[in-house]
Amino acid sequence: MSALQRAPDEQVQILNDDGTVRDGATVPDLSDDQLIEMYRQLKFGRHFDERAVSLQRQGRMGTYPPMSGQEAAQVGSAWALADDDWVFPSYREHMVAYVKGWSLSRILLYWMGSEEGKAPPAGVNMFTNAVPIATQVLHATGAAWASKLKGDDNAVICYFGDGATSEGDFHEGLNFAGVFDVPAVFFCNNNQWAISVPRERQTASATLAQKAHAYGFEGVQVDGMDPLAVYQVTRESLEKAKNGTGGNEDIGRATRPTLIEAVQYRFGAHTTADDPSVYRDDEEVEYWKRKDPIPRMESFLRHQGLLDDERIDAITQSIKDEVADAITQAEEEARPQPQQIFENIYEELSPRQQEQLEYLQELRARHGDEVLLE
Ligand SMILES: Cc1ncc(C[n+]2csc(CCOP(=O)(O)OP(=O)(O)O)c2C)c(N)n1
Repeated sequence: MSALQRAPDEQVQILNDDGTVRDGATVPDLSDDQLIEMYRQLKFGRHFDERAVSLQRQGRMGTYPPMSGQEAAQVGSAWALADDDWVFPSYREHMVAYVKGWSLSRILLYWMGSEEGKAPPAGVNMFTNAVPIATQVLHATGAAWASKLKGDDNAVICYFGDGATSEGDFHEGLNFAGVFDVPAVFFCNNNQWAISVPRERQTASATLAQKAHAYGFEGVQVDGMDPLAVYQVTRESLEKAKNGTGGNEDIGRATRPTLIEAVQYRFGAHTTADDPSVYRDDEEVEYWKRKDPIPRMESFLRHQGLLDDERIDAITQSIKDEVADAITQAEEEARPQPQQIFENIYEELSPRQQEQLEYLQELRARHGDEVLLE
């Protein structure tokens, strides 16, 4: 049975929490090398995340939103994408960007405040981060609709959090997506918290996935800490987006969008400016740590005979080297100049912005750049 044919409140899972395969579940058709690479990327995400938090603490990077605990949702879903599919991220999809083809140093540049880090690499169909919550849902629906009108055969995936489902933009975007039957996958990272607001204060709905039904298309809840389940569900949703093979009997016509609710947990803080210990207790964190995607995938691969201690050590070392090199490379880039905040936004500055730019130039002339960069 297709994962998408399950009832919306039934969570799709392939790996049990201990990494054994769930009774009756089918492991996606990925080669041994692909499965090992998927594991490497999960681990890579974790290590990168820890280094990024530490860079921020050392004053070498700006505010950063950690993703530990959320690697499976990112890597698993990004693996399902074709090169010409478009990604509309929030601000936490570091590993989606990496899988999609951004270099780690460019990802770091964004968080180091450089404009360079906002520009997608040539040929990579991924928008820059959206910090205003849920605005990317509208962009994604518009892009998917445009793609359909142009007769393209690609799809769009849009990432956002559980908190975003309370925004008007989310509802407007999904409503249009349903009405115009657009080739989009809406991927909700339900990490249980919107900063300090828990999931149950966000909505009285039993699941976030079921919200799709109000808009006339399918919603599916997946274990977001199971990389194989996330991959499978996203792949099927993307296929449906492109080929319209799904269907919603309620309104009697094939519909192409899907809302995926990936149930997961952020182990760390909302951002490096947040302290989660003031609003959640350790027991809760410990509960979710038992679902950690990395030991789970590791134990699955050990059972399959694809990983042993030696191989894991080699992977760990290669990850450390790659992340260290990316940090060096990002730090070697020229520091962003203050006037860059006026660039790459409007073709022509408004009179008010022009005035602000002149003021900045005056300050630089009077005090020098060093004072402004401090
Ligand atoms: C329109 C808007 N309102 C408020 C904020 C402040 N804000 C930043 S993150 C956040 C919580 C978002 O939670 P969620 O959507 O669950 O995503 P998560 O950060 O957990 O991935 C809020 C309210 C914002 N960035 N944009």
